[in-house]
Amino acid sequence: MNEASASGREAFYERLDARSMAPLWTRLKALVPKDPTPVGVPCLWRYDEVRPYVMESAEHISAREAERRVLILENPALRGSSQVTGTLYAGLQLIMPGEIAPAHRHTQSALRFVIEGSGAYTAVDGEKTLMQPGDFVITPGWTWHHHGNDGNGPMVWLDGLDIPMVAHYNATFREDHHEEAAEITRPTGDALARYGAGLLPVGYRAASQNSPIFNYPYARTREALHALTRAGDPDPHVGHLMRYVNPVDGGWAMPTMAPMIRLLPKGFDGLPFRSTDGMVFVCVEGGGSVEVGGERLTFGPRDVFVVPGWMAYRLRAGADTVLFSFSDRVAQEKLGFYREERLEA
Ligand code: 1HN
Repeated sequence: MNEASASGREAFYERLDARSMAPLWTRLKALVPKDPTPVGVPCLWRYDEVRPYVMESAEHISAREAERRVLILENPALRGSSQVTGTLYAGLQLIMPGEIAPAHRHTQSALRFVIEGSGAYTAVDGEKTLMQPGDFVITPGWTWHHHGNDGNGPMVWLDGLDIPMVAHYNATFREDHHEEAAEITRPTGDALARYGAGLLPVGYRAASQNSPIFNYPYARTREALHALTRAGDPDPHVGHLMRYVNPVDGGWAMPTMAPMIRLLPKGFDGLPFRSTDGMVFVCVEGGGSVEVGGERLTFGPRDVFVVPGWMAYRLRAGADTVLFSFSDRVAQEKLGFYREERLEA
C-alpha cells in the first residue's frame, strides 16, 4: 500500500470516528481471540495471616453499622474492582456473639462456606439454619436474609457472590427489610428434612432455580467423599470431585455459581487440567499445593486460593485433602461456553 492510500485510510478512520463508527478489521483479532486470556492472577490468602485482620474489623465496626462486616478478597491483578475472578466476588465475613447482620435482599445470589466457629445462624426466606465449619449454605437471589450469632465465639465464613455477573447485565436491585430480623415462618431444619433425604414432597413444584436445600452440612458431605475413596481411584486430573446438586432436577444447586467439593487422597499428584471458569478454592482439611502459572502455592486448612480461567493447574495433596470450590461454570454451561482440557504431565 502506498503512502497516499495509507493516509487516505487514516483519514477515513477519522471520519468514521466522528460518526461513532469504527472499522471492525482493526479490532477483530482482539475482539475474537483464538483462546481466552486469563483474567486476574493466581493468588492465595493464608488464613493464619488474614485472621487477625478479620478479627480486628470487629474493633472498628459493628455488624449493624457495617450491614455486613466483610473483608473483600480482591484479586491482586483486579484491585479496585471487588472481583476475585473476572465474574465472581469473594469475602470473609465476621459475626460476633450477640450481633445481627440486618435483613435485606438483592438480585445477586450468595453462597457461604463456613470457615470458623459455631452458634451463628443465617435466616433465608423464613427459615434459620445453624452453621458449622464446612457447611455450604445458599442464599438465592432476591430472598430476604439476615445472620445472627447466638453462640459465644466469633464466626467466620467465606461469602461468594455473582456480583460482577449481575453488574455485567446491569440488573442489580436491592431492598432493606423494615425489621432487623425478617420473620421466621418455618422450623429450623425443615428444608433439609423435606428435600435432603432422597425424598421430595409429592406434587412439589420448584419455586426457583436454586436448590430448596439451603444448608448442605459438612458431616454428610464428608461421609460421601470418604465413601468414594473406598470404592475406586480418583480421577487423575481432578480427584474425587463432586458437585452440590439440586435434588429437584439433578442440576447444579445454584443458577449462576457452581459449588463443588473434592477429596484428594494423601499423595495425590494430579495431572494438569484447565477449564474456562475461574475458580475459588477453600481448603477444608489436609493440605497440599497447586502449581499454576509457573508458581506453586501451598495451602492448608481454611486457606483460600484462586485459579483464573483457562490457566492449567496441578493439584497435589500431602494428606487426605478436602477442597471446596466455586466458579461460574453453571452459567457458562447454560450459555454453551464452558470448555475443559485434560493435559499431559
Ligand atoms: C451480602 O448481602 C452479604 O448477606 C455478604 O451476608 C456479602 C457483598 C455485597 C453485597 C451484598 C450477606 C455481600 C452482600
